[in-house]
Amino acid sequence: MEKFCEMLKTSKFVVALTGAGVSVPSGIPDFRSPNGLYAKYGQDIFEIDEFYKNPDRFYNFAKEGLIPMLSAQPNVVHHMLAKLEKAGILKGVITQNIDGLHQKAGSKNVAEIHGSVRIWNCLKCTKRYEILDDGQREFLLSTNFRCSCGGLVKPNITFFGEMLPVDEFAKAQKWAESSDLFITLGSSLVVYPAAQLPIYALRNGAKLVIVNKGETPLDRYATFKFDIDLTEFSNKILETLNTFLN
Ligand code: CNA
Repeated sequence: MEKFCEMLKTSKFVVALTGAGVSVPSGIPDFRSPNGLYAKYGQDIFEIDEFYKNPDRFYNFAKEGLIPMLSAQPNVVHHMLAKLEKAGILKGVITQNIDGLHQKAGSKNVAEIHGSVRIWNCLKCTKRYEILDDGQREFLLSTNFRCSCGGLVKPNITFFGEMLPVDEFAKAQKWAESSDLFITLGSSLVVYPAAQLPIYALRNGAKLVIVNKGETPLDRYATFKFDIDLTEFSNKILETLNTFLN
């Protein structure tokens, strides 16, 4: 941990890639753990073909699995990353998460490569709904996610089988390629093209550090692998860098 903190202080361009595990301590389940969303709703809940075939199945999931994300609060992992950015140590956070918790914690440079659950669009008339707005959220819940024109409304998140938001991914790729230290936190690193980002970083000579409970396919390329709880990890970072961060 001390060596890693030294590395943080001496690196010139540090970038973090976060996954669902980072939001588990905020009460949002991940996909692949035994208590994750897949175990409860099935592997295909985020498949785009399945959404078009059976939108109400997705909407039933959304009421229980997506809408509550909006009231979740950032945890020590989000706060630790925001503090590193404020101290000038971290250039930016690339996130696969759709819950907006990095921004809530105060992170400014965030690339949301899988979109955000805050915005929903009508697939017929393209009307935009801000779901954090109480009136708009209540309207969509009352119509079971049908627009005022009758069209289906879809969250602005990337389903499996869809293109990623081009601008956000281009920004993330640029950060990865510019980094000299690339840290992944709470991601199983099996979802592509997100899992390609650490590889771009490695190819450009960056060091890779992985923080995740459980194995990832990139563990053997990592300078350090911390197989520990992210809350414990973040508390240790804050403790070790205490004077540096305040
Ligand atoms: P994943 O495949 O579910 O992997 C999460 C990883 O985090 C697993 O390997 C867990 O073991 C690990 N983990 C969970 N809790 C902790 C903890 N407390 N400490 C350390 N490690 C932990 O998730 P990925 O992000 O890799 O998969 C990518 C998908 C998941 C993306 O498309 C996300 O959009 C999607 N997702 C996002 C959210 C969210 O926005 N919060 C929630 C669920 C899924």
